[in-house]
Amino acid sequence: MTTKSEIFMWNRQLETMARADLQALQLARLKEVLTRVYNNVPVLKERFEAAGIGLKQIEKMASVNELANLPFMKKTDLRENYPFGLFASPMNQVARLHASSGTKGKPTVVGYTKNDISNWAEACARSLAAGGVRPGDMVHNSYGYGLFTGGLGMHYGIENLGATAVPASGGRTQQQIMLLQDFGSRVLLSTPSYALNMVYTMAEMKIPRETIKLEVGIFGAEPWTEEMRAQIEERLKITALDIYGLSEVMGPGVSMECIAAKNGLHIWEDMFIPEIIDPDTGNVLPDGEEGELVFTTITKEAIPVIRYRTGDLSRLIAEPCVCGRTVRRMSRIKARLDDMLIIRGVNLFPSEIEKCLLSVEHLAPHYQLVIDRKKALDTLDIQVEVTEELIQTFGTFEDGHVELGSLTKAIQSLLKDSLGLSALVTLLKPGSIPRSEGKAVRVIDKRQQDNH
Ligand code: DLL
Repeated sequence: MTTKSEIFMWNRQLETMARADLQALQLARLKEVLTRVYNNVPVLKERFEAAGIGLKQIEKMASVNELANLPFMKKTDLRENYPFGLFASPMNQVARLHASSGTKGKPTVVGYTKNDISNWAEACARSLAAGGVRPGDMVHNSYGYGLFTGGLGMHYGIENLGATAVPASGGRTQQQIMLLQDFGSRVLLSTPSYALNMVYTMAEMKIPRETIKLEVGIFGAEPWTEEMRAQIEERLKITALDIYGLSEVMGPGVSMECIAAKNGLHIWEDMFIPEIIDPDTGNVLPDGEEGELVFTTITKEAIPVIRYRTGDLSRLIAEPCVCGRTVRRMSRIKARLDDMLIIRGVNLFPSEIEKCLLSVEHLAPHYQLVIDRKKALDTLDIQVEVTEELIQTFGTFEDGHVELGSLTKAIQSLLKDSLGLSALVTLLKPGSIPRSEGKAVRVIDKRQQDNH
């Protein structure tokens, strides 16, 4: 058994602070960041004033809970103030820019001062350490390098920790597998869907698992379920851990699961103050209740965000963790609020469908949800691949095959029983669904495409 004293932490002092000390630090940093924003970002100053908050009120704040008096920020604020309207540092202090592409319109642009980059490298080093990564480890980083925060964010964390970075980025999967074999990387960083792409490619290349030395995978940047974790762990024979973050708040490394508990992601609360709110009323909910995650950054200089609504559903966990860290945890993201599907009156998230599919034997973890509208009725076609083993057992894969027909029916009645959902289910041969090189496209909404 591991004891607390044996658990490696990157910054034990800040990760295990007494609650009262942490809150005092948060309050001091919060006042600093609010003052910075008030003095440097006219759009936000105006909003603070409309809420009755001026420099005097900021100075007088006696508790971090008073954050609840401040207005929220949203993704649209970044779009409307594109590209640099929310920056709180002069551009000659901005060392780097990143952007998240989004599906429509202008991207959201974020900036970092040198201090921001060093704090980010700290958050990512803490996250890697929590995931069991040690100085000297070889870390294969398949998060995309470029405007996306995943690649470069984690890269600086790896170097800061004293591990070796393999900056593979996304794509060229066969070559990545060769590098995994030749360099002997112990740790893989990628989206969960890209990890499955690698598994699939290894099988295609007939590469035995024993030729790679991976032990740990640190996966994030897209929604995934416990069922998906089980699939990845079984197929890749590694421990799979969850890392969370978003560009507007910093990038990867806002929170991370520890390898000791694998239960909830530790939030680096000396940098980010989390809140959970009711998405409809905006009211703050107590720890333990599910709602929308909101973050305030208290160390960021170039583009601090105050009460930023992430659109992600989670809950906060205040109970102490077996690893000894005292910062609060957040539960695995259940879904993005934007991703909610409404299919003929039934509201549900793609993750709920994923859970169902992955509980069925013979189905592979590669699926897509195709939504359309026929005669004013929404239709959902769940397209999912069967496993190679199933095809070998049947010796064929043909429409109308009796066994496939009964598998389809079994999936349909499972969806009906557990989600109340009537959907078309299409079974596909292995390799039919396009493989992800970054964030997987799970939903294809043809209704929206038609409107364009
Ligand atoms: O995806 C940052 C990141 C890179 C996180 C690498 C983890 C690893 P964005 O592109 O701005 O930033 O997308 C942020 O992705 O609001 C969530 O909806 C989703 N997301 C990120 N991590 C997770 C996760 C990066 N572990 C958006 N589980 C967020 C579920 C996640 N969703």
